[in-house]
Amino acid sequence: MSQTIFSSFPTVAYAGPSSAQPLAYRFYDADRVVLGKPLREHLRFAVAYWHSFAMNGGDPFGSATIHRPWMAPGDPLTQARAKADAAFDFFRVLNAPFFCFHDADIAPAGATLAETLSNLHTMVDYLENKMASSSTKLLWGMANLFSHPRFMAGASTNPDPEVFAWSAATVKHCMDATKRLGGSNYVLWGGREGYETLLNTNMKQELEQMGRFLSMVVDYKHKIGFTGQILVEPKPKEPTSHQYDFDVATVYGFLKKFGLENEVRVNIEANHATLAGHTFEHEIATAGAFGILGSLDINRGDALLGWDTDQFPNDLWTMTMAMYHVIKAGGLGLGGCNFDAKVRRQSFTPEDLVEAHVGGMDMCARAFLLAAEMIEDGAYDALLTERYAGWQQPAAQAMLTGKMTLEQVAAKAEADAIDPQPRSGRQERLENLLARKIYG
Ligand code: XLS
Ligand code: NI
Ligand code: NI
Repeated sequence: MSQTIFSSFPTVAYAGPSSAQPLAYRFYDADRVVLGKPLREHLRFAVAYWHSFAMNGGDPFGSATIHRPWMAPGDPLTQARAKADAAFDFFRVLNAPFFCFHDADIAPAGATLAETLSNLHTMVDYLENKMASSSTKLLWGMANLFSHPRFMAGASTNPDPEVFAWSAATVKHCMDATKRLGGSNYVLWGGREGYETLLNTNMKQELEQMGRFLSMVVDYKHKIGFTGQILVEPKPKEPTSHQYDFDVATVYGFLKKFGLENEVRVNIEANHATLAGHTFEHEIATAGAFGILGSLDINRGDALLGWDTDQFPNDLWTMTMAMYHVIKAGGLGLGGCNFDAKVRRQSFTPEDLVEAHVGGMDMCARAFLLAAEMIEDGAYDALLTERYAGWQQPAAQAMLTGKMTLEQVAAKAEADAIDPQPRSGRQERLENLLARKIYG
């Protein structure tokens, strides 16, 4: 393979927790078997093509700081191939099991819809070829329906039906591409599926459009025999002031309304959870409760900034809680842990990108190992079992399973002269247990 900016990096290996090497995994021992299968299969790490190879460090206040060779002026398809060469070399450095992409990350837009789609398929051929000699697989594909000005008022929720149709054509081809590359999931993130002001917005109409669009996506999935999951990625705001896929609970309500709750799951992002005023584990536990946990976008926000800063994770407590709820929800299945995270604009060297991912993968692996210990240790589950033990009683079961009406429950409560007593929730005991596990 031709030289890339990552060629000088050896493949990062597991060296154990006491290793002082910056480019070694200290916790991510991919083959280590925990809770019945190797860490690699639990975590299914993915590199995000957009943040790692397309992002140039520009922000609303300053221009690009990251200048990769494939970003220089040149023939767009030649540059897209150079980008793909570098991407696969980067996957080799990390020994990354998966990657994720949007159409716009892998292929240049053309002057027309036809040319844009043809560029996409040209690059899918190229990626298919690269994948043939790589161990890195596709976790998910997606259409970028938010960057181009045509999407400024939304994609499927656009007041202009032609934008809906353009979006449908794009998604159809991105689903074809995802299927062809053996993707495990197809994701929709409604970046501009929301509004900036209700003064110009017919919300009922827009929700109808979004529901119809998602139904068409699900129908097409079955038509082409795509065996992966369809996922929606909730986010409350940014770039719109209100996004319709606000959080997991809102998405579940939306799926129910359109009869899609058994067809579509969620891709939960840590920074989106905090933007919605939730914790990451809250969103995961909510998805677990509704049976719609699909996949994770791993990152973190900055509590002082309050937007989607997409930083690499560094808080072991938060991540351990997240992994604990992943395990409780039955694991990630076809999903995985996608690093929807970017290096800071001062971190413009290739080495920064490698270190960021090595640290992020280690953080998740360490958290997963701790969460597995929490499960195996049993103290948390024991407390939960005890806390809800009353519900195992036949009388309580009768209330829960619909065998009793409101009047019957009332009559029995009065007849029994019940007198419920306060009981400790034992929060501090549990927090102490977890603190000891994490900090020693
Ligand atoms: C943006 C989203 C985006 C999706 C992919 O906030 O997180 O990166 O994951 O479109
Ligand atoms: Ni994301
Ligand atoms: Ni995001």
